Amino acid sequence: MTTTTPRASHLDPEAGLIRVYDPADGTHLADLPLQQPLDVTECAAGLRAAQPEWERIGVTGRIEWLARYRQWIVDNTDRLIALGAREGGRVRNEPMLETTLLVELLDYYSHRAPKLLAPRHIRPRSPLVLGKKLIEYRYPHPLVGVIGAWNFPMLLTIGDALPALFAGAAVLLKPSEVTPLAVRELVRGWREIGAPPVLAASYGGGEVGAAVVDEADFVQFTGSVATGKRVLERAAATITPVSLELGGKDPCLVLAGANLERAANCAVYGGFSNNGQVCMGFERVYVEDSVYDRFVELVVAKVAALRSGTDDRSDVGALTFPPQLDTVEAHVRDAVNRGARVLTGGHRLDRNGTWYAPTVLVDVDHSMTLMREETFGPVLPIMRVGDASEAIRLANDSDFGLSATVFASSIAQARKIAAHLQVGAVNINDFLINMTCVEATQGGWKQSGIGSRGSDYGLLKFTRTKIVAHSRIPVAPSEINWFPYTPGRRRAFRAAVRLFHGRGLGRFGF
Ligand code: TXE
Repeated sequence: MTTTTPRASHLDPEAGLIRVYDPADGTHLADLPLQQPLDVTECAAGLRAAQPEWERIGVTGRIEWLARYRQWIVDNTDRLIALGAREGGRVRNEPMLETTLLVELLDYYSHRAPKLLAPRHIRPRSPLVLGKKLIEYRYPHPLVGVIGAWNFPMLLTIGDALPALFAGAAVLLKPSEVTPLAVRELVRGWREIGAPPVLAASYGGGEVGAAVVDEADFVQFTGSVATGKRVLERAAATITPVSLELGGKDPCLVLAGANLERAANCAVYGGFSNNGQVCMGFERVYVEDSVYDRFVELVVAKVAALRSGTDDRSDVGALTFPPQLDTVEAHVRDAVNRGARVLTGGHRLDRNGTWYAPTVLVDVDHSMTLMREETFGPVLPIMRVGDASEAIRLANDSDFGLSATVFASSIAQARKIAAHLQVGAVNINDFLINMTCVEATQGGWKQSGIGSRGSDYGLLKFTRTKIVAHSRIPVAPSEINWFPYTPGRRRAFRAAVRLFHGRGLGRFGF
């Protein structure tokens, strides 16, 4: 291993390699062959060939393989965590959340998949289908493409692959070129347990991602809004369904009467866990006037005490994706130029790697990029508001709508506020509960995405339905509403419909 400065691009087309570095110190970790769209086509063909047998063994057979995979993950957790920490420049607590959630997802879908995938008998109410029997069957989208981001590389690829595998799909992963190592290891684990070859990965950048969109029957994407739009456009060419988890600009609202000590601890955790590189991380805090000064004082003291590093005594790691350092710097500079004040941090750290000091800003407003675009770094802007209505208005003044947190004087008040927030989840007095609960849907409003993961829908979206309908009783040669249309048949049909749709004597034509 050699030590260098982390690079802006991990792709080295001339050498035909993906170069992976530890962003915490620039150590060169590994080179992977940089694949081409043709490699994706070949990989997709192999997966397609294996998928019918995976579907044929049924949900019980698949659950057996996934239980073995669960055991492999449990046995290899420490190694996966170490790898995820190293390639992301992160503290180990963060990849530990990923491996924990992978096992949670395996347990949840092992329990739910048989019920979700079982044929559903539909009881018709309509007079139009009287005497008919309808059964809804679910079939997987044969090949699911999962394109992931670098902030939680295991969860945002394998975490989505798992429900698709339960559903009977084959899965083609495209991990971020920034952090492919832990995913590569997880794919190796699938092979190591001898499971059918229905999980594979292609390694590369945008071109490889685009080829995955072309090959897949369903695309699950996590990443930026700009790339999400490109994926949507590309998928439109073949009407391929997509589920998109895009950026966030999640607000935290702190109102009078809140438990300020907990609110401050939560704001610091929500703003700085995974070094602020969490789609649902706090990117804006709105604090009611009467508690503002005390809250800011608490937060600044706690942020100033955060320890930057990657060892087990550290709180906040490096920035995983080197260009992110420029984004963070540009957002802070723009805010300061427009009148914001930095109360702690506000600069790079003078050491090897991609380090930025945990930062708190005040005197911010919505004219600043920092309050409108995703910063995705260790920066927490705090804004003073007059009352709850202003906090709600500002929280909703965003193109994004992933989640929000509310601290208020009571759960009842917080729930009233939650009802007005334009987001996919509201955590009261807390952070990320919705994401750590695999039974809950996790998805965004507005430009934060389409569709969701988690919950039953997180598996059902990887399936297509087929209704099989037939008569429960011996059939007549014709039906009353078929040809030929005659006045007599029309009257009989009308009378039958009136009988069902009418109320009281109206049912009999009175
Ligand atoms: O994302 P990209 P990046 C935000 C965050 C960050 C910004 C950029 O603000 O600063 O996005 O991160 C693949 N067709 N989030 O550059 O470009 C790419 O190889 C198909 C928020 O990593 O969106 C990678 O695997 N795929 C987010 C994946 O898409 C393409 C988490 C994401 O890359 C492609 C991460 C194409 N044309 C970043 N071009 C969240 N929601 O949490 C690239 N890719």
